[in-house]
Amino acid sequence: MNTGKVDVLLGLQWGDEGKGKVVDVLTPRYDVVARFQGGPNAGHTLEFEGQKYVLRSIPSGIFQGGKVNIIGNGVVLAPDLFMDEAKDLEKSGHPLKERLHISKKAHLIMPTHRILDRAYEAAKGKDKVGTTGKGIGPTYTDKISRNGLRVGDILCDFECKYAAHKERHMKMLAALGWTDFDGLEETEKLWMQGIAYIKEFKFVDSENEINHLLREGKHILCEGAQGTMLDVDFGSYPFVTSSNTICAGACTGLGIGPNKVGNVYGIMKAYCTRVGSGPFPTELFDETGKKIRDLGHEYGAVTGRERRCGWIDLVQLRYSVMVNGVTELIMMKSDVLDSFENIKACVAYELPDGTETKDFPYEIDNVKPIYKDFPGWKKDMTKCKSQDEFPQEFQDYVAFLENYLETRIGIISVGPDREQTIVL
Ligand code: 2SA
Ligand code: MG
Repeated sequence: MNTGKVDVLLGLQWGDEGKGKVVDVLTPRYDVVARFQGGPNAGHTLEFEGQKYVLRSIPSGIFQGGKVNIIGNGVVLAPDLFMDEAKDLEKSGHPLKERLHISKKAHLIMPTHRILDRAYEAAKGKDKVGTTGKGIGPTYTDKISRNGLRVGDILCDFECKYAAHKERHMKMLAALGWTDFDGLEETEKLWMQGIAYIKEFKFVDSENEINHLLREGKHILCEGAQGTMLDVDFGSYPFVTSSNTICAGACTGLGIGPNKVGNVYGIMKAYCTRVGSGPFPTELFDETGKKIRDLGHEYGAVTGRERRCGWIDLVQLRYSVMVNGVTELIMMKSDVLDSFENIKACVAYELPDGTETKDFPYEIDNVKPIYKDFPGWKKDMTKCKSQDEFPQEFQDYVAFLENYLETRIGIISVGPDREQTIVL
């Protein structure tokens, strides 16, 4: 942790690496936790004191008093879903109003954005992205095409602006031949209630706030959502989300200069998962894949969808380490592999022309993973309290990953609870 710099924590695979848990473990070290991209498509799961929480738009620092939590300009916010999430947290004894600040520059996800999301997916047919249906793509599209509606707009002449945006969306839907508007009126009512609710929070110019806090010597953690392979530029395009999930996204999504970035924590699972469509070189379609899904409880936190499972892909991870400038790795869910006889890690791809590469290529549809085998450790690690309790086979696996990725693994998680986290 460096004074005067922000640290960034992000996922290195296709999301669901366990960011929620790590942020929760790291937050005691920080004064401020800020979200910089994504929206209610995220599902950050935290478990402590026997309770499980899923956060979507709200930063994971919310569970600890005395922290400032910021929703940055790079985030897209659905007021109705935000209200549900916030009220649930308040009901469970976690007050938010004082602790959460929202950027005026964050864009609003309108009910018609969610319909547009469905309509675009339907139009793609079998090539659909498999989105979460939360309106993420259409909202970012409006932002980039300079048609967006922002949180700051709530403060002035809002109804009128809303109506104009809605009318434009309705024309777009008509052009797509879309006729399913079931529940729109009801959703709009809740959405407007969400707008009234959100006004009770402090709206800020988050770039000013965050830079002031930095100058005051406050320690700031930027919390990423989704994962590097879902980045709109560097991920498995077009099967990606619509924001920059990589470290640079923290600069544009909060208003921080690149020279203000300190540590970059990259989170990965000991294996790999993805939800939605798109290529996934190490995906397992057999019993082993199913076993990983069952033992790892690999189901979407937002949509409940089954996650596709496979072995860890070091070609992909090395690329992620590179584009993010990762300074320290964090490995999650190591315990899920406890009972496996053999463990594999993809160390190179065979390209369609028969050549081998360790550089992540433009197309990953037709690459064949080349694996290195590791003997399983076959020991329950969920009770391990320190590094020296790790079985030798696991220590060897970790050493191989660190060497291949040329980056230190600083934290290893051996279970969902806060307590099951070993700092090396
Ligand atoms: P979208 O909705 O436009 O962002 O979808 C585009 C692609 O991005 C993927 N995506 C995700 N992948 C993993 N986890 C995500 N969050 C939830 C979770 C997902 C869930 O934490 O489990 O509950 O299903 C997430 N959000 C977006 C998505 O699958 C598309 O491939
Ligand atoms: Mg998730």
